[in-house]
Amino acid sequence: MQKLIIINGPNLNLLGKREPNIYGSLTFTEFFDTVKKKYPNVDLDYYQSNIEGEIIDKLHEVGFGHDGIILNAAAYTHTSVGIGDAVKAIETPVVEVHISNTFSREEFRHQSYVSPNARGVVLGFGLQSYELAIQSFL
Ligand code: CA2
Repeated sequence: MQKLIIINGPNLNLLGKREPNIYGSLTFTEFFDTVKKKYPNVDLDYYQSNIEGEIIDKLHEVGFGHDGIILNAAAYTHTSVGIGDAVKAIETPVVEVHISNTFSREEFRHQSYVSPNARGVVLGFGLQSYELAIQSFL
């Protein structure tokens, strides 16, 4: 059984509760429950943190044992050399995900410290971006 984990960065705990025009009206937990049921043959974990160092610690923890990491580092995508370095340092492949199309938004969202060391990037498909990333590992 494939062991995958979704790691979400800052403010993604507010999904479904704020800015539904950009990020949709489903909470991540609701979405995650649906996806888990849809892929019973995938051992799927979920972790969210608003703290950069905690995300780096989680990447270290899962980055040598899991089969795949689906990472939405949220705003840290555009700022964090530390998360970028962690993605480079670990063995488990990382697929970078974004709910919104970051390239159709402000210029500062066009930069990613994750992309250079990601296996691939899925963005702009709403929460379905996560599902497409899961499928890329199957
Ligand atoms: O589109 C994405 O998935 C982003 O990673 C989301 C980040 C943003 O900074 C990136 O540029 C693109 C922001 C996540 C904030 O999530 C919220 C959810 C609900 C309400 C408010 C914020």
